[in-house]
Amino acid sequence: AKASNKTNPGGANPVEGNNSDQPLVLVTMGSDSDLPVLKAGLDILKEFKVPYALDITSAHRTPKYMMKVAGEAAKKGIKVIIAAAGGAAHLPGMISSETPLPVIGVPVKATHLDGLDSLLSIVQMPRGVPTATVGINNSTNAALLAIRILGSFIPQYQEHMSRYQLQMEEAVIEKGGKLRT
Ligand code: RP5
Repeated sequence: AKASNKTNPGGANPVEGNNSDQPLVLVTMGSDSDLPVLKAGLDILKEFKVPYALDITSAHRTPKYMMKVAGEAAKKGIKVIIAAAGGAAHLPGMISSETPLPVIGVPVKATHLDGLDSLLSIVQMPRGVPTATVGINNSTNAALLAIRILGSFIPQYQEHMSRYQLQMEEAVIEKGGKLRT
């Protein structure tokens, strides 16, 4: 269903949306300094034509706004949330505590601890509040996982994912072939 960008669950502070469709994925981050890390994932969402919304929701600087966005996301039609944060990276887990949607955390390398701090902050959630965690700075995998989740009930995304996997396989076989000859 078509809807305007006013449906952006980011509300007051959207950074960018990729088109005017109802967003299915909310990509949010603790700071605009995380945006460069998210670029690869956003490119994947664009490649798969997934409508998404972008926002900044800091667990520490804007906790009330973060909880509002998390609490409203499902009602606004969002199906998956990707949340990126660095350092004491509480954003994905806190969002997960306030929504029934699947949340994928992207640990951002943002401090002298090289992202290990972010990774451990995100991955060690208490029982009952699951938060999927990808590798440090790996927004590509966060986007691909979000698309796989969408693909479980939207056939076009599952079909596109199968093509993507096939292309990846062919590319590796081809590279190996060049080494073998
Ligand atoms: C976290 O602190 C953000 O997610 C970011 O990775 C890190 C640094 O933020 P800035 O000080 O650059 O705004 O909250």
